[in-house]
Order: sequence, then C-alpha cells, then structure tokens
Amino acid sequence: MSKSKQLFERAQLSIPGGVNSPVRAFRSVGGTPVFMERAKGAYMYDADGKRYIDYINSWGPMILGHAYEAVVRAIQEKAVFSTSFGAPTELEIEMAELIISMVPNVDLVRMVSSGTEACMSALRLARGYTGRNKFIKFEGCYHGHADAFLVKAGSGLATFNIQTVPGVTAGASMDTLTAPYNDLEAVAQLVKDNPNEIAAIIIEPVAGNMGCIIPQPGFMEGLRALCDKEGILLIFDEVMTGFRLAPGGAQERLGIRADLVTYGKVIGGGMPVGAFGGRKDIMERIAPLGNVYQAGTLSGNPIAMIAGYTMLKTLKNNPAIYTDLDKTTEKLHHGLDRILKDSAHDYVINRFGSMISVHFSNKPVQNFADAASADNATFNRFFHLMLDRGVYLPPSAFETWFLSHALTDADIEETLNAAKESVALL
Ligand code: KE4
Repeated sequence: MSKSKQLFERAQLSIPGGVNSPVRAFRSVGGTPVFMERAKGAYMYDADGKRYIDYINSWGPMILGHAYEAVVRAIQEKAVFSTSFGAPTELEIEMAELIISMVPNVDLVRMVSSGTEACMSALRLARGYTGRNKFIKFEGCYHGHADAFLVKAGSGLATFNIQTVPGVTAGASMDTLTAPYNDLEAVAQLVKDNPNEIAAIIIEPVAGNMGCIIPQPGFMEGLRALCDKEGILLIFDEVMTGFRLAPGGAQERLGIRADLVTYGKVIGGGMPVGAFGGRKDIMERIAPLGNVYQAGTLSGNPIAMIAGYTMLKTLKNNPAIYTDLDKTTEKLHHGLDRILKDSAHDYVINRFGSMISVHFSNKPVQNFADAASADNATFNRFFHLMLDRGVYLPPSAFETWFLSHALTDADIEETLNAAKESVALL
C-alpha cells in the first residue's frame, strides 16, 4: 500500500474527509489524494518519493516555483524576531506601499489572512458605503466560503455539485443575485428588477473556478458602464489573477478599473495573506477610520508580510517573468492542441496568461453551464492518466491550471509526452 494511502486512512480519523480543504480530496476524480512531502521549483515529491510536475502550485501562490530561495531566506531571517506582534510594523507600510505601486486604482489597502476574508470584507464595505444590501455574483465564480457567496458558486461546490449549503440561512443568501458569466443582458435585467438596491457586482475578471473562463469582448466594459450609471460598486476578485496575469493583475491586462479589488494567493508568497483595496473615499469607511468593522489577529503579521513582500518585489523588478510565463503557457496550449486535434475527442482549451484549462466539450466554454455540460468523466480519466505519468493537474474540471516560472521547456515536453500517452488511452 502506498504511503499516501496509509496517510489518507489515518488522516480521515482526525480530519473531516482527511483534508483541510475539500478540493484536495480527489472526491470528483476518485482515488486517493497524493500526500506531498516536499517541493522545489516546478516539482513536488509525494510521501513515496515520486516526483510530479506541478500545475496547481498551491492553487496559484507558487508563481515563482516552490521553495523560492529569496522567499525562504526572508522567512527564516524574520522568524527569529517573533512570528507575530499584534501591533503595527514598518513592514506592513512597505507592503501596502508596494501593492499600491503595482496595481491601478488602489489608494488604500487592508491586509487580511485569506481570499475569503478579503472578499467577505469587500462586500461588507460595498454594502456599508452604498447603503444597499443586494449584490450580483456570477454562476461558477467562487469568492471564498463566506455565506453570501455560497450561491451557485464554483470550485469545490461545482466539483461536488453542492447546490445549497446547509447552514447558509435564507437570510444570509437572500440578497445574493446571480447571472451567467459573459451575459451582460442578464445583469442589466437584474439591475432593472432591483432599482437602487444593488451595492456591488463582484466578478473574477478572468474566472478560474469553473475551469479558466475568459471574459468575452465588451462584457467587462459593459459591467463597468452599468456600475457607473447605477451607482453600483464593481469589485474585481483578483485572488487568482492578482499579480499572476501582470504586476497590475487583470485590471492592467483588461484595462478596466474596478472600485474595489481583492487579493490572495500570490500576494502572500505561499503564506496566509489576503487583501482588499480601492478608492480612498470607499476604503476610508473601514474601521477604525469609518464604521464598517473588519479585523484580524494575524492580519499583516511579519512572516506573511515578508514572504509576500519578497515575492511581489521579485515580480515587480523582473517583469520578464510575465512574458516568460505567457510563452510557457502558450507552448503548453499549442502542444495540447496538436495532441487533442489528432484524437477522437471533442475539446476546448481556454487560456489567459498563465491560466489554462482543458474541457472535453464540443462547444465553446464561456460560462458555468458550458463547463458543467462538458464530458467531465473523460477529464477525470485524463487527470489520473496524467497523474500516473508524474503530472499533477487540479483534480477537477472546474479548476484552472496554474503555471510557475520554474517550468522549463523540458518540463513542458515531458508534460506533452505524458498527455500524448494519456489521450491515446482515454
Ligand atoms: P481562500 O480563502 O481559499 O484563500 O480564497 C478564496 C478564493 C477567493 N476568490 C477566488 C477567485 C478564489 O479562487 C479563491 C480560492 N480558490 C480555490 C481554488 N479554486 C482555493 C483552493 C481551496 O479551496 O482549497
């Protein structure tokens, strides 16, 4: 029996489902989750010592590859001066100033400890600022597990087909309105049906929780115009796209300015960090300046800050990382395209920057319904065939693949060889 199998059996005796986050449990793809022991660069090594080329990268954070020297060293050096003060530090100012220097339209930023906290806080702020209760999210988008967002959400809820979440009360979700991604008309109708009641529209500007779903031309611009016209705040959930698509994230790549932006993943360099920020007049409503309360014991703690600061500084000082990442992802895309084109399978590959996903679908995948109607059983088989060949993909068709700057041409070649063998066996 593999060490992962043994560990998974033992884990289930003390942790619900044996994992600390549902998407890790391989529930939709089947089989035993691989227990990892260490990682370096583009590779992870499981408890049996088997090597995998990593296309999850901790669901986004490890954009520079695992155990990036400068980040590890910075954490080691900082840890000896205490891991948390619960008091303000200069490093938090430096982190905030660095973020503001990299992203458009953020005058003030507040650090938190996860993407969930960032999105939850941004929604509360939008409601407090506008005095309105309702908000619009999109089917298949995932903004963390705060109650109001667990309506037609993506990521693990789509993977496990969880339509309603026990414990989320009608009161908590009654103000959540939903529309299909890329459907501007549906959004306009919701706005028309709820005059002066909608505080915010929150969106993943490039979606990654139903596979990678790309905004169609005019969609984001339409949302921006609608928000301007109706006094609604546009919130970009850049937990995945922030600092991954460009130093300025999706706002930079798409050329659209959101009113509030949330961050996570890359911003912490692998440590628990989230953040939300935006226009001064909005952010000034956050306590202690304003009365929209938000707080956190470990918000801005020195270890998380130095990890995130070191990663963001590296990204800011080496913009070629982004062009490299785009090129590597393009190589992967074109290689997979060549392999799948020669196969009997219908497929669609969606790619934006270093986010990519493969859908076994005979039509474009532009929203959640398209992603859900793809042949995801074939994806699940593809996942295991690739895993057997040492390629670690997200264990769900409702996730995007994340590439790291540590991937070499040889790694891409090895991945494509594994894909060639896997597709032939589908
Ligand atoms: P966290 O609370 O997991 O740090 O962030 C929540 C979140 C918010 N917004 C977006 C766009 C996100 O993708 C996420 C988290 N993403 C999932 C992967 N699809 C995290 C993996 C997990 O749940 O274990």
